[in-house]
Order: sequence, then structure tokens, then C-alpha cells
Amino acid sequence: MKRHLLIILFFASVFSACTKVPEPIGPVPTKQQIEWNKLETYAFIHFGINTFNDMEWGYGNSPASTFNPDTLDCEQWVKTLKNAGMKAVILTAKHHDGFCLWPTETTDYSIKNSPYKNGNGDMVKELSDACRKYGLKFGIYVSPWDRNNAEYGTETYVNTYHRQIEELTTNYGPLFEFWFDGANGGTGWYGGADEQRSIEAKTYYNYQKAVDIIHKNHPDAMIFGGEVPSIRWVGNEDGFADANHWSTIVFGERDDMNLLNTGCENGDVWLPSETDVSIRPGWFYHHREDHQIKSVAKLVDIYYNSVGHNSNLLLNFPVSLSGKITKDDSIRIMEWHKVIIEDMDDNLLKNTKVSSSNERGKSYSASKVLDDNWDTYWATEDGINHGELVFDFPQTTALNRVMIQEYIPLGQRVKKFSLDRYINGKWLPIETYDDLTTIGYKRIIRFQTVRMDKLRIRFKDSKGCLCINNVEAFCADALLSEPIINRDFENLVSIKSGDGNAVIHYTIDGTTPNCESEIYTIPFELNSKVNVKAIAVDSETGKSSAVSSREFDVPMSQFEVRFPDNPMVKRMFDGNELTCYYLSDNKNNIEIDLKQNMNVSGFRYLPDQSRDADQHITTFSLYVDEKLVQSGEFSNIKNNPIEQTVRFEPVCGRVVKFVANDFTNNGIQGAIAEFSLITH
Ligand code: FUL
Repeated sequence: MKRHLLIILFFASVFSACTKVPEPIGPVPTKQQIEWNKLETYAFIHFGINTFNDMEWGYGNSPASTFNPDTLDCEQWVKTLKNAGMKAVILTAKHHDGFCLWPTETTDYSIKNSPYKNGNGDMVKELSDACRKYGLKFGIYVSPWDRNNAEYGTETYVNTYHRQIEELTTNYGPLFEFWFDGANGGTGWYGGADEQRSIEAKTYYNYQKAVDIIHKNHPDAMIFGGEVPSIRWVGNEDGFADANHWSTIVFGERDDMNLLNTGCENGDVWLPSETDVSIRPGWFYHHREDHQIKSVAKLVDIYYNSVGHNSNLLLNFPVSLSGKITKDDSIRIMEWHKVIIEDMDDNLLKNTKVSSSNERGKSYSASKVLDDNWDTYWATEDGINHGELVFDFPQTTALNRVMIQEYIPLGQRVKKFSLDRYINGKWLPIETYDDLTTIGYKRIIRFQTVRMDKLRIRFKDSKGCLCINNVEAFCADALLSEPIINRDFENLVSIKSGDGNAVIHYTIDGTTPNCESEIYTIPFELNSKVNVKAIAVDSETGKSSAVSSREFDVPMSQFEVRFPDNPMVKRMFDGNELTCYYLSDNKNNIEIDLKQNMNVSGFRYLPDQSRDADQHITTFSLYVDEKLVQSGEFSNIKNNPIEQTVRFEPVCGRVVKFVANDFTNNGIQGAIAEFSLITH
């Protein structure tokens, strides 16, 4: 009898050891971080005095009277964003220019001294009310750097900054996220001092106190940036997280942009990433960017490279001068949302039979990855850090997307996995666009459409036993991306499409191309000012891409680079954004001889596009026939190295001199990927 009891007890303990909840591994997320991850996509709004002064980084001296939206409508923003599937909105309540969108007691540089509602407006209130009305969460961005405040750099300003946070966290209802921007110190108006001021950001703002103020009223709010963050920047403003993406990072090394983009397998904190990117090149509205709204294909790619790479997507909308999200931005985001929804509305694994190589007991069986319950998961036994899931389809099925989720409350674990398909009695590997390493909260893998009878996911290495709570698979429609148009220094125009089956049609007379327009086959010469437009058309379905458009000004054959005398200068005019001309010490000038008098009305400068480029031009001067025509700053070029376009009143002359004065990271040189003049 006694012996039997012992045997029963032995088996019971073995059984319970197998079914006990897996131990967490490494740092794990807080409840708030998990809820935040589940939001996945939400919107940024950049709107303020910059909008009315056509700037990205206002200097702090544009009069408050210039802030004057005539038909401001926060409900229009919120309705648009909600329809596009956004779960929350973050507003730039104060950008680096210091202008406050709420009637603060801390400065006169605010909405109360603007014509908007005769000084009685409060945009933070209008937007937070609209969010509550339509069920979206609300967040706030208040720039620590303040180019208007006379006291910036002293203790007095820090107190003012904390009072601003106090006002914003007490008067406007619940906040889900608070944003501390990283841009700090530098030149500014500073109450008329008009000078350069530098601060030690890590200590100057007393971030701990700032976060205490926020958390006193909003204990669950996520903190972006600063010294006590709960989420991290993804390291670029282009909209991508690395496919190898850990939500953990070594806290002391988080200033490294590359690490921000990947996180660290053996990180010491859970600090998941947020991918912030704008629907247009700039963060604020500029009329000149009306034709540069990102295409649906680009936005869809951004989604897969952020949400699909274990990051949250914060997509920015530059509200226009009228105070509304423009019609074109709204249409674009609706089209984007439709594609994302349709891509993943039919989970083809629903009717499969799933089996696994190992499971730690009934409550952790393979079927848990298909049960639509986030809190149940398939898990392997302790010590089994690899394993496979096989999904058996009732009939041969075509797929091009697989989504996998780890049960992150127990930590992020998977280090390496692969996908295979079973077809014609054999297992074959599925070729994917990205390396298959990490999973985390969500990983979506894209590949060319392939048919299969079974799908196999092989988890090859993990930091502990496997804990997978969801797997889905889809067959999304093909989406054509718009062609890329270039002209090189021999004036040869080439047009490329990323889609093998596509036929390219183009125009050079400014009209919109269609299936009847000229078909592109090989590069052709265009030796004049010209606007080339192109579309890619799928030869099988007849579907066409968005239109791409490129304006080319004076061709290289019609001018001469007088200085520097270096064959490498060609690289600035070769239409290839990956080849650069490197400015070197004492040679930060470029002199172009137009060979005849022309009306020069601006220029375009594309900074070095290589991934690790860190020296870009920040300030410039431009001379025509030795007369200074324009000098200025390329704001935010460090984080967002997009093409910089500068326009001015036409000046007639022959020799144009561009001088690069300063560079990011206090560098002494920078690179120019492309440069062109605008003539009129
Ligand atoms: C950057 C800022 O400098 C930009 O102007 C913008 O606000 C972006 C979201 O963050 O660092």
C-alpha cells in the first residue's frame, strides 16, 4: 500500500513538474509595457508654429501671431486616424521652438497670444477631448529643448519645464505615453540672446523628477526617451526595426544607434522599441512636400518592418495650415489600412491540424497557438530549447506570410528559427526576405507565394524552453511598388521596378502615365530640364503601382564644377544615392559654373544615405557670383537625413558657390550623395 502511494506521489510530482508554468527568462515586461505593445500602431501629430512658418525646427523667434489655423478640427484628425486603425494619438504640445499649444502659465509664447480663437484656444484640450469621444488613447510630446526661452541653460528653465509637465499631466485626462525628444541645445533665439547654448542633457533636465510628476498622475504612462524610459527609440526615422530585434537592451549602451535598432540578446532591461516615421519626408507640413506622401507600398513595407519586426509603429501626420489632416494624407492612410487588413484577414492555419515535437503537458499543447487566446501558449519542457510545429492543411495551400508571437510575459526567447513547406512528398526550405532569428511580441515573415501541403516552423535555438502563443499564416495579394527614376551624369535616365513581372510606362511631359504611355526598356538620354513620371503595371493582373515622379534641372553636361578639381565630384550628380562625394578639410566649398547667366532659385542636397553615416551638413551658405544669397540650417538632418530642398527668390548669375559650414556630431567633413540646382 505504502509502495503504491509512493509511486502515485512520484508520478504526480513528475506530472506537475512538467506542467508547471515555465520560469521567466531574462528581463520581462511590466503589465503596462505588455498593454502598450498590444497597441501596435498609433499616430503622431506634428502641428504648431512651425506649420505656419514652413519650418522643421523653428528658431523660437516667429511671432505667436503667426499661429493661425482657420478651420482647425481635432475631431477630423481623430476620426481619420481611428478609421485607419490607429489606437492612440501623440501631440507635439511644444516643439523645439518653445511655442505652447495650450494656454500655459509658464510663458507668453503660446496659443493664448495667437489669433486662434482670439487667444482663447487650447489645442491640447481639443485633441484630448476628441480622443476621449472616439475612444483613442492620448499622449503628449513636450520638447525639453526650448529655443525661445531666455533662461534655457539655467536651473530656472528646468523648473519652467517641470511646471509645463505638471500642467499637461493634470488638466487633460489620462495619458498613455509621454515623449521626451532627444534633440538638445544648440543655437536659438533664447529671448533675443540669439546664441549657441549647450547643456548636459543626461543631468540638466532632471528627468527623474519629470517622470515622477508624470507618474504621480498617470502611473501607467509609457516614457519615451530621457533618462528613465520605459520604451526606446528604434534608432532611425525611416520606419524600420532590424529583423533581428530584441525588446531587451544593455541599458548603459542605449545611446548606440545600431543597438537601438536591434536591442541585445543579453540585455539587462526590457525596453521595447517604438518606430517613429512621418507619412511625408518632414515632420511638419510643407506645401512643397504635397507630392511626396509615402506610397501605399512604402507604408505597407514600413508596417512589416516595424510591427512585423517586434516594434510599435508611431506614424506621423503633419497637419496642414488649415488645421486639418490633408485629404491626400487621409486617402493614403485609408488605402494603407485596407491593404494591411486584407493582407491578414484570412488565417489559413485555422483549419489545419497542428502537432509539435515536444510539449510540457496538456495545458501547453501545440493547439494553443491556434486557439485565439493570447494567454495560452505552446511550451516545451524545461531544458528543451528547440522544437518544431507542423501545420497540416486539408488541401494544398498557397502562402506568403507567416505571423508568430512569443508569450512575452515570460521574456523574449527565440534566437533562431526557419520555415519549411511539405510539397510533392518532400520538405523544402521557404526562402524568406529577412533572416529568421528573433520573434518577440510579434514577427511577420514575408516570402514569395509558395504552395504546400504542410507548413513547418523549426525553432532551432532559444534562451530557454519555447513559449509560443500564436501562429497565423496568410496569402496576401501582390502589391506593386512605384518605380525608381534616376538620371546619371551622362544624362541617361533609367527607371527601375522592384517587381519582376511589371511593365514600366512613363511620360516626360508632366502628364500622368497610364497603360498607353511609352514603355520603358533601356536607359535613354534626356539632356534638358524635365519631369519624368512612371508607373509599374503587372502584366498578369493589369494592376498598376502608384505614380513616381522626378524633376531634373540643369543637366550636368550644361555646367562645369570649377571647384574642387576632383573626379569624385561626379558622384554628386550620378543619380545614385549610394555613391557620395566626401567633402574634406578646407574643401567644404563647391563651385558650379553654369556657363551662362541663369535665374538660380534654389538647390537640393541629398545627404549620405549609407546606414552608418553620421556626418551631415547642418549649416550652409550659398553665393551667386560671390554674392551671399542664402544661409541657413538643415534642421533635424541627423535623425532624418532626407533630401533637403532650399528655395529663394531667383537671383541671376553664372557661378554658384555652396559652402558647408558645420556638420552633425561636431564633425569636420560630410558627404553629399546628390546635389542639384533649381533654376527658374
Ligand atoms: C526629432 C525632432 O527633432 C523632430 O523634429 C521630430 O519631432 C521627431 C519626432 O523627433 O528628434
